[in-house]
Amino acid sequence: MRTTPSQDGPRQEAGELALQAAAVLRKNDMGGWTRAAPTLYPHQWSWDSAFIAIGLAHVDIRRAAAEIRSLLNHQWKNGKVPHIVFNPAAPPDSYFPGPEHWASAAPDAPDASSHPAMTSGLCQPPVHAIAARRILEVAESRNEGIEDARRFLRDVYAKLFAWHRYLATNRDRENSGLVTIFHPWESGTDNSPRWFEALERVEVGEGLSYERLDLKHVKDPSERPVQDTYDRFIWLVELIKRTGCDDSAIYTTSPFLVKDVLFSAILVRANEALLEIAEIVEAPYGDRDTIRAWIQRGHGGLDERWDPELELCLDYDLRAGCSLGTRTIAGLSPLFSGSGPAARRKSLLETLDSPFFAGDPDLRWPLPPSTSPGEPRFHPRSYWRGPVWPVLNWLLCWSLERSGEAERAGTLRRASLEQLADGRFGEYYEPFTGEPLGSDGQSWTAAVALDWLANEEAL
Ligand code: 2M8
Repeated sequence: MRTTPSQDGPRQEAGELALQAAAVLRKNDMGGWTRAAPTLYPHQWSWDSAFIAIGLAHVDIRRAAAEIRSLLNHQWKNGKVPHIVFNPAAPPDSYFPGPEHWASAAPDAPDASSHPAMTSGLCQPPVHAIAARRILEVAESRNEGIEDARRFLRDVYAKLFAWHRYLATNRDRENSGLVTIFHPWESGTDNSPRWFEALERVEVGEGLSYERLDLKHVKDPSERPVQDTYDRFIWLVELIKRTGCDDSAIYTTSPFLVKDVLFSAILVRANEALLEIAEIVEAPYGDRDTIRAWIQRGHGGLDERWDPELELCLDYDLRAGCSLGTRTIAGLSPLFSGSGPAARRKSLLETLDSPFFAGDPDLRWPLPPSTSPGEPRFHPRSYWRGPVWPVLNWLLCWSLERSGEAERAGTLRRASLEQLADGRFGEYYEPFTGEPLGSDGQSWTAAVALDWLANEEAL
């Protein structure tokens, strides 16, 4: 990170904020990988790691690469990148469901015989190729570590390709271009009202007994999922474990099977990044054709999910055979993926700026809440039910830039940096008061701040 001249107030503050963000990543650095948060999340989370690598690139290219390499070391034989890699040194009751809970559930895991388990059996949105590509971009812009970044891309390309192939096949048996998730945790937007109706249809069976640990780490329990939702989360884990995490068996038996539009939109962008990587590493032409086909299919699938009444893109419940019509940030997925006709994207930008999202006049900053304040299940403090998530805004900014909306992206970035200016790097933010909620010192929040700050300096 470049230092800023002391006579220049705002730049000085930006330099200070970058130092604070880098300090958060240092504090959460466990030696080659980064825990998601100091106490609430003591392990390595999949999509958190990708964002973390983007931030780390501004500090140390090799360390950024190591973040992704260490996650990919735990990739499953079928290509799946697990949603959590457990930290063997984390205290036994620091996180539930932890490694003991997942033990013996994963014959496909690279370390299947390990007790306790090294990974969870779920996955999360595939930001990794985006992060890998960004590492080289940052190296080039800083003129530092370019050869390290290129070597890293050569080393991880095949793993990233296998990961995307897993999503395009095991998670899309319908060839729809849309990814099927087996658990709300796979969406990353776990507690979102997007999943409410589909979860309602999940009947919790007998004998569920467990102790929640998440509530010990937050001041206010209303910031976390309600008990009824949590029971369903744990019950679904139980059902997935009973199949041995076998995707075909889950497809046949699970009561929760949903086409997730935001996950799918991220995959479209990740495939674009993977295609760029394939060109850089001179991957076989056949691979590149395959990736192009995935991109096309992804756009097509998202187009199909357009709902002309709500004017949003909607998730689809495969079990119930219906759309899930809640107004959340996922509805803006075509803005994340760059899909659909220009007129539709224009109307989505208007929706983004409308009182349904970032244009609500009571918001502390003009940033989109995770769930629209107009939704009956909106909750400004409960995670994914309303608070603002800086990482989603990072993805949105980055995607808007790629779609030629640089000015719109700049506005979002500056408002986001104001949100993060107090240096607490909250997990999420109350949309009306701006209060940081969940965990302080959340790694991915610090990471996206670093990337945004570098972008501001470059202007
Ligand atoms: C939250 O999810 C975990 C389960 O994966 C939890 O609530 O215990 C989500 O915000 C998820 O998107 C994120 O990756 C994880 C760690 O930051 O926390």
